[in-house]
Amino acid sequence: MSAALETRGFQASGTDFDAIVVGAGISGLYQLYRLRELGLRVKVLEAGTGVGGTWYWNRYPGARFDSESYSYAYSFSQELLNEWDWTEHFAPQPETLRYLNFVADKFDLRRDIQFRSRVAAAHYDDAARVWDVTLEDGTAYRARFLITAIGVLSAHTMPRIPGVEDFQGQSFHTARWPHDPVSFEGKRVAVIGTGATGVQTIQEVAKTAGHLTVFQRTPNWCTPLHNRKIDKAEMEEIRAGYPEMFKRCQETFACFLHTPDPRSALEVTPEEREAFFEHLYASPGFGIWQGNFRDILNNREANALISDFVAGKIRQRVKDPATAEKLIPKDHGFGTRRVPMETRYYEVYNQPNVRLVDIKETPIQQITATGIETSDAAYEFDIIIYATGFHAITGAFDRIDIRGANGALLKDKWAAGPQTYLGVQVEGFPNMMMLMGPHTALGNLPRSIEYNVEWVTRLIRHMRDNGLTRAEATPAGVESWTNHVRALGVGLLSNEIDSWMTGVNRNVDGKDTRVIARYSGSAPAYRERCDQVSADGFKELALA
Ligand code: NA7
Repeated sequence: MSAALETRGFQASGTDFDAIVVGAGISGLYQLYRLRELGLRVKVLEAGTGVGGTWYWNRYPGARFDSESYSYAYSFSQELLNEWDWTEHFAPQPETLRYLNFVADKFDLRRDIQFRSRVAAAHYDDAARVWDVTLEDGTAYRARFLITAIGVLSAHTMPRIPGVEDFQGQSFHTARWPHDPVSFEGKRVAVIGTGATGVQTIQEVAKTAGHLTVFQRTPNWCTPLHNRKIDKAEMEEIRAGYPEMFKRCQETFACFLHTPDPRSALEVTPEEREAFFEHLYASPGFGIWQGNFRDILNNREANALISDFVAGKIRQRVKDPATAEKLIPKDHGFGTRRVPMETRYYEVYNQPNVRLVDIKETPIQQITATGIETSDAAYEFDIIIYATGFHAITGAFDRIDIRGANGALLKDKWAAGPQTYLGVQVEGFPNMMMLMGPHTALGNLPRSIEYNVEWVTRLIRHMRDNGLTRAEATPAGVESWTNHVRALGVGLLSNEIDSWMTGVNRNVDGKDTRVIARYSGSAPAYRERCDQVSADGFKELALA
């Protein structure tokens, strides 16, 4: 059959699948579930040996949720909500991975997931209106739709430090942690990196390591997680409250249980302000970041007030004043980078077996066979842990050779920053839909994922029902959405700071300038906009 004829039916002949979903994490699993309901032939291609995405790869010691477990779970199935019990308010990674395996089993998802299958290339064939997808081992598939479920923080990066390959002891990146347990008992351990991952790792490793050395380049503002166990009775209370809780998550700014307080930090009395900060500091989870006064993230004066408050807490908790000062960020305000949630993190630095090395003062010069050399000392280690983060948001796209209608490479198109339509489609890349792509509402990810998947499913259902075989974002649609996203970012203090949230990662070529890669409007506004597009028959897309 000729390529032209193949385009006529929704289900193109000559294809292996109607849709290929790349990634079996929270997005990919749910997309598979929904597309199966439509009766599509779907294959999920997954690089790992199991489901779970982020929760499959990030097995490092201490890995756990920073969002309340129950608010982070899927909400689409009442049966699932009835059957799954969380044991901690902020579940540790093994529990979350068990949960995602439970989901995969419950909905019999595994039969359409192919593991050990890393996608190397995806090229669009515009004559046939299909995607040619090639795995690293050369296996090739054709599908009408390419749906990327490749994660926001999945392309991990090693630091660019001379000698990384030379170290003869054990070394691990946190996002490639081995499946077998690693013992730190009596070992000399180094951790490089003090982001959310580094903080979780450090506080766990410090419990058993013979000696731990933390190499910190930039300190972050960390606040207490206040995790607790959930007993049976409390779990039943939580379950009874699910409808209300999920409703709240739909209404809050970023789908968290927490949402900004309508007051300005500057309009209350100093006593009221202090009391509110104390209350937030003593409350579980992201409240102090996501539920603080409305202007702490966009008004310098308001931001300085909460920064001073948290700095005071660090000074109280760290005994050695010089160490405390090193742990207090001086180049960015509270909440302008992702706030690591901690459990006795600062107290770790009061332990005799823990040392903090400020590598802005004494930079790392090289890694050797036996350890790490800074400008003023040589340290010997048995284990080096790289908690050095990810090429976030666009990194996972850059690692795949994705070429659109006229052979253009997505990576090149996005060289100066991503341009998208609703964070779901890209002009020139028909029939490619992104889940948690750049410019989508992120926030509490599973909440956003469920919406994103349901919207993509609506679009594909619309195409099926109308015999359409090609969907592409228009130049006008992309320009308008990209400009909207950029405008939303104006005035946000976080956009003036280097971090994964602004796309900066100096371990990757060309990623040393800030870009607007995140949508920073409210999740309800995002959904309203997307709902409008679908209610209007997706007329804003070029459909054929
Ligand atoms: P982050 O937050 O990007 O943190 C990475 C850390 O590694 C950070 O402290 C970096 O210092 C440090 N880093 C990176 N490269 C180097 C080199 N070359 N030398 C020394 N130190 C380095 O990643 P995480 O994994 O902690 O967290 C990512 C997100 O995952 C997190 O926000 C959650 O949402 C889940 P820097 O700050 O760049 O000076």
